[in-house]
Amino acid sequence: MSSKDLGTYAKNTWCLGCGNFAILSAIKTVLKELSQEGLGLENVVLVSGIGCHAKIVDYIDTNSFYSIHGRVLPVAEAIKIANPKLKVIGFAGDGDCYGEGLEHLIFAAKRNIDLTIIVHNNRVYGLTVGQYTPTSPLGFKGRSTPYGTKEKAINPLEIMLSSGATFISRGYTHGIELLKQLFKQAIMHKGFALVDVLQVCVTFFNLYEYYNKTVYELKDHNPADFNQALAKIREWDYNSQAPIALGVFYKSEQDCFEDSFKVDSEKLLDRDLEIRRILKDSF
Ligand SMILES: Cc1ncc(C[n+]2csc(CCOP(=O)(O)OP(=O)(O)O)c2C)c(N)n1
Ligand code: SF4
Ligand SMILES: [Mg+2]
Repeated sequence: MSSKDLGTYAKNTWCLGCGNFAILSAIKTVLKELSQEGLGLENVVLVSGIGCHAKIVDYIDTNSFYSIHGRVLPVAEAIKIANPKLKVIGFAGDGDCYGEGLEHLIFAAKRNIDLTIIVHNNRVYGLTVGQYTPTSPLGFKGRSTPYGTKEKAINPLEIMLSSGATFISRGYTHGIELLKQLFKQAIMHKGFALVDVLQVCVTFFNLYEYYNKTVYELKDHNPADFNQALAKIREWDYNSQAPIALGVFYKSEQDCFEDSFKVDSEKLLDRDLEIRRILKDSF
C-alpha cells in the first residue's frame, strides 16, 4: 500500500474552517511517519461512527470501516480481537462516543484493550445541525434547546480515568503540532488510549476565540501519577471558565485484554487437541 499522500478521490464536504481538517492532516502525517518507521500501512485499520467526523475514513487511503452512530468501539474491538497484530484507530464524535456509545467507551477502557480512540469533540451534533451533546456546556442554545440546556456537561476524561483507560489526553484543532504528538503517542501506547480533541464546529458552535484565550499546554506534570492526573483532569470540567490543559494527563502500562484473551484461546486449542487425541485413541 502506498504511503505517499494517503489522499483519496472522495470530495471533502466539511465546512470551510472546520476543525476536522486539522485532525485529518495530523493523522495523515502520523500514519506516513509510522509507515516510514516500519509500520506497514496494511496493518492499520481505521473505524468511524456516523457524523461529520466519520467522513474522515473516506479521505484516507487505508483499510477502514465506516460503522454506525455510537458503535465505533465494538467494531474496533472485534477487529483487534480477531487479529491482535493490527493497529486499530477509531474516530468518533462526542455525540457518538460520549452519548450513544458511552457504555462501549467505559467497557473498552475497563478492558484496557489495545486501541486508540480519537474523539472529535465539537460539543454539538454537527451532522444533524446543532443539537446538544453530553459535553455541551450548561445553557448551550441549539436546535433542540432554544432556551439553553438545563443540564451540566460531563467530564469524559474523568470517566475514562475511573474506568481504567491507560492513556488519557486532550488536544485542540488549533494546535496541530501537539495533535500529531498526541496521536503518535496514543497509537504507540500499548493499551486503551483516548485523545479528546477540542474540534471546533465553525457552523454550530464556534469556540475558536474562547479556546484560543483559554488553552495551555501541560508542563511539569507527571502522567504516571494517578492523583496528579485526576487533579488536572478536574481543573476544567467542560462547564467552567477555568484554564483548559492540553497534553497527556495519564499514562500507565498494564496488561491488555487481547493478550489474556489469546492465552484463553491457546488453552482452548490445547484442550481441543487433547479431546481429539482421546477420541482418536478410543476408536
Ligand atoms: C443509531 C443512530 N442514532 C441517531 C442517528 C442520527 N445521527 C446521525 S449523526 C448524529 C449526530 C452526530 O453527532 P456527533 O457524534 O457529535 O458527530 P459530529 O457530527 O458532531 O461530528 C445523529 C444523532 C443515527 N444515524 N443513528
Ligand atoms: S457542521 Fe460543524 S463539524 Fe460538521 S463539517 Fe461543518 S463545521 Fe465541521
Ligand atoms: Mg459532535
